[in-house]
Amino acid sequence: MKPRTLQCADKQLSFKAPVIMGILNVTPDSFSDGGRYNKLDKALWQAEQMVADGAQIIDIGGESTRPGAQPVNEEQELERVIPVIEKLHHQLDVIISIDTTKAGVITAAAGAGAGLINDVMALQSVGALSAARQTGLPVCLMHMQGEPRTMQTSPDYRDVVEEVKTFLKHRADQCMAQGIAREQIIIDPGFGFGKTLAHNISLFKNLDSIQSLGYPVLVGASRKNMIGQITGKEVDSRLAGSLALATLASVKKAAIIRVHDVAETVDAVKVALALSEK
Ligand code: YH5
Repeated sequence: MKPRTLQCADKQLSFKAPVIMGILNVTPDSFSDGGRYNKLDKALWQAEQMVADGAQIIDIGGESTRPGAQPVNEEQELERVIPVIEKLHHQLDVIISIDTTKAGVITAAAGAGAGLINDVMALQSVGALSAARQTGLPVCLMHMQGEPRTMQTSPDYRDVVEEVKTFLKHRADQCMAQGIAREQIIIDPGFGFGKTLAHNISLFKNLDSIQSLGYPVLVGASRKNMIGQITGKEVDSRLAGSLALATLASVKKAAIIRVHDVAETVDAVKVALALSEK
């Protein structure tokens, strides 16, 4: 079977083995080192390290979408992410993903060198789908119930797997109707986005059902509350739990695994695959 290939601007991404996406937060609280390095150098250094550790994609986000987070305006978000994308694009040979929900950020990020659009609102914001189509870049469509500020208040589904699947199929169909190629679509059940632990577990156990839609699936659960709820650990102590989840995701043939701890995940996934593939 020929591995699928996405066209990320001038770079190709193929899914022979799971692709590791390293998370680079550029929210102000993620750069609190007392000011010894400037923000851009620190972002570049972190990204270089993740690439050396085996990340094939660096996901840059300037808006926190953690439960309870407040939205930021477009101007602030552009100020945070565009200089970082430009710098990484010139200095590193890696696919840059922009984690945003805003049309203006999608367009500017593509102009600055981004190769993938990662949208936790599945391009439902005003103008986002059309902006994404105009870039020609691949898109990752994620499911979320509600909005970040309130999504964890009372997540509610009749059948979480069916509802997430129906939503993702519908959004992919709308993207294709607006001119985005089927081969340029990635889907993501959105672990932790308007979901209880039971919902997250159901989705993970039924990843094959979501994969049956025919698109590559991204799994993003690194350090999230579901790991904390299972292990009882605070966010700084969720590495082992995150690795267990990533290895299982790799055995289940997730196409992309989005993580904070790239070096550890790359090794864990290598071992899981070496010992599981027939
Ligand atoms: C995702 O799943 N998540 S931002 C709460 C945490 C830890 C991490 C401590 N963007 C996803 O990473 N994009 C985010 O608790 C994403 N899939 C895709 N495609 C939230 C995040 C996080 C939240």
